[in-house]
Formats: sequence, structure tokens, C-alpha cells
Amino acid sequence: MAPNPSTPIAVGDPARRAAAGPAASGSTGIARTLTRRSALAGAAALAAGLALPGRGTARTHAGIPFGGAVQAEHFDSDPSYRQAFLDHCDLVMPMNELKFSLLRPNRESWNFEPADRLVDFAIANGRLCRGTTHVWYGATPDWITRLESEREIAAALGEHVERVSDRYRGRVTDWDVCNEVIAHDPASEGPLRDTFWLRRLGPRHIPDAFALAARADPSATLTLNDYDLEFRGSRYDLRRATMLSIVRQMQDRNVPVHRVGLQAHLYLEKEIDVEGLARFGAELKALGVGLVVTELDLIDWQIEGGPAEQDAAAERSVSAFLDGLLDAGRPAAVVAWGITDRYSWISDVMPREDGKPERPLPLDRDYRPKPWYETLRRRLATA
Ligand code: 9MR
Repeated sequence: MAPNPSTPIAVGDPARRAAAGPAASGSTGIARTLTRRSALAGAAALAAGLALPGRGTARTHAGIPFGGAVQAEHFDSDPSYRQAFLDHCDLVMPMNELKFSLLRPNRESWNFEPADRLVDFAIANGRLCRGTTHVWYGATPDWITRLESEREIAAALGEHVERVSDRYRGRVTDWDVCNEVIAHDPASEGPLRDTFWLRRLGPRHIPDAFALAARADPSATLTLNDYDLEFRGSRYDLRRATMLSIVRQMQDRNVPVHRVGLQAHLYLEKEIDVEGLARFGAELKALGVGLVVTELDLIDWQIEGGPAEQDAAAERSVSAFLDGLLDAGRPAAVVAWGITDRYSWISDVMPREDGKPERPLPLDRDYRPKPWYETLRRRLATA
């Protein structure tokens, strides 16, 4: 498809919907479609503050909630790690445990236990909780890819969204319904990412998943999450334009999308497009759609020097990111993709050539706060 951002992405193409089986056509009872007006009113209410879970008392810090993504394996083995979430986070989200392939590794069995423990930890301690993710190409269970018909695949997706939303209703109040649906480079590959879901269900899998999630838990906030939405350059401009186009098309079809999630994996060698990010936030706001930062961390593999240079680059990048982010209003929360440098995907995937430790997260390996994290908390508190 041509890289023109105004090119229709055709999410939820009606002809395909009619041909595509239960979850697509609404014959499973997706009768409860929201009107555009009610979706906008809901989004405006949500912009006024995060809905709190049904029990427990969320910590009522003034300002924008700060959160961290938690991993069950470290939660069990490292008491300091567990404590760090209590010391620092208004919101705690399972990093991997709510992903499709972990919740339902095979067709016969579900594995809710690790996610339950983490969600219970958040709620019992009065923290907010958000969930990732129903549809992500990186967490598609093998058994689904072996299903033969579109109808079976759509039904399996419907069953998943319904069961998971139902189980966590009132506790996981904000879901990344779909994650990373935009092509890495929409100009040459897109605009949508070539995934199992796109190949088998077509673009309609995006609005269908949101409609299913809205029906399963009408009180949930529904987020479309993606990466590379904050830097300067034509690929990033196009990714922002593609996101806006998807949101508009979903709204035109009366499908609720309440927030856009900025993953914010910040490559420190790249320049934040402060004006571009602010404009993006303002355009979403005009559509009644808020922002939430979902996976913040700092990628310092190209930064020469040691901790002082890494932290100085981090401070510059985070400050510019916040300038753009806060310009258009208040993000619902800022969530870091972990809490301590002890545990981060970045050291596995993007290790430094000089062998020095990466410094991606708010706390260092000894749980000492970084200067950039203190800056972040100050700005969130006063925003
Ligand atoms: O950090 C996550 C890592 O622990 C998991 O093994 C991996 C696969 O589930 O996912 C990582 O998180 C990714 C997130 O879900 C989506 N955005 C990119 C993150 C880093 O790869």
C-alpha cells in the first residue's frame, strides 16, 4: 500500500467483516457498539483521571501516576525488587504474564496463576493495574496459528478476549488491546505490520478486538499501543500519521479506542521531536483520545562513556520527551518497562559494545534512583 498517511487503512472493512465469521460480523452478539459521541464522552471522563479499581485504596499522589512493569520470576526471587514497586509505583503492570501465549499456551489449558499473583499484588496494595496485551504478533500461541479457518481463528480470539477481560474486570482497568500493529517502516512495508493476525483476519482484527474488549468489560479503558512515535524523522512522522489514521477509522466505525499507548523505548542517540509529539498529542486530544506511556526505558548502547555520560544523555532525552508529552495535556500514566537495571530486555537485545552495563531503568542495580527518574517524578507530580 502506498505510504501516503491519508491512504485508507481499511480497518474493519465491512465486506471482509461480512465474510469473516462470528467475531468479525457481530453474530456472536457484538451488538453493543458505542456511538462516536458516547466514546468521546467516555474518553473525556477518563482524561480527568484514571478510574480506580473496585477495592483497595489507590495511592492518591497529586499529579500523573507513575508505574512499573513487573516480572513474576524476579518478583518471586528478589524481595528488594518486590519492595521497589511498593516504594515507587502508583501503578503495577504484569510485563509478560497477561500475554496471550502465556495465558493460554495450548488450546486445552489456561495459565492464569502468574498473572493473578501480580494483579492481586497490585490491587491488594492499592495500586492501579493495566494489562498487556490481547493481540500482539510476538505473543501469538502456536496452536492458534494451526487453526485452519478464519472463522475458528476469530472465534478463538473472541473467546480469549472475553475470558481474560471478564476475569480481570474492575482490577485491570486499562488494556493494551492491540500492540504494535503499525509496520516498522510504513513507507516500505505498511502501513500495517505483516503479522499472523493481519494475514488471516485482515485489518479488521484491530477494531474487532477493541469491540470484543468493550463488550466484555464496558468499564475498561482500551488502548492501542505502539513504539517509535516520539522521534524526529520521516519514518516517525509516518508512524504518527498512521496511528492517527487508524484511530480515525475506528471512530468512524463507532469502535471505541480511548487511548494511544506510547511505548517510549527511548534510543538516546535519536532526537525527540518535541513539536511533532506535542502535535500528535493535540490531534489525538481533539479526537477525544488520551495518551499513556506504557514501556518507558532508555537505550544507551550508542552513548560513549560511563554512567555520567549515560545519565546526562538520559536526562536530555527524558526532558525532551516530557516537553512534548505534557504539552498536549496529561497522559493517564507513565509506566517504566521494569524498575531496576538488574532486569531489562535491553541488556539481552542491545548490549553495549564496550561491555559496560546499560542504565535503562529508574533505579540502578543497587536500587538507587537515577537523576533522570527524579526529574521525571518531579515533573509528573507538578503536571
Ligand atoms: O520485555 C519483554 C520480555 O521480557 C519478553 O520476553 C518479550 C516477549 O514477550 O517481550 C518483552 O516486551 C516487549 C513488549 O511486550 C512489547 N514492546 C517491546 C518489548 C521489548 O521487546
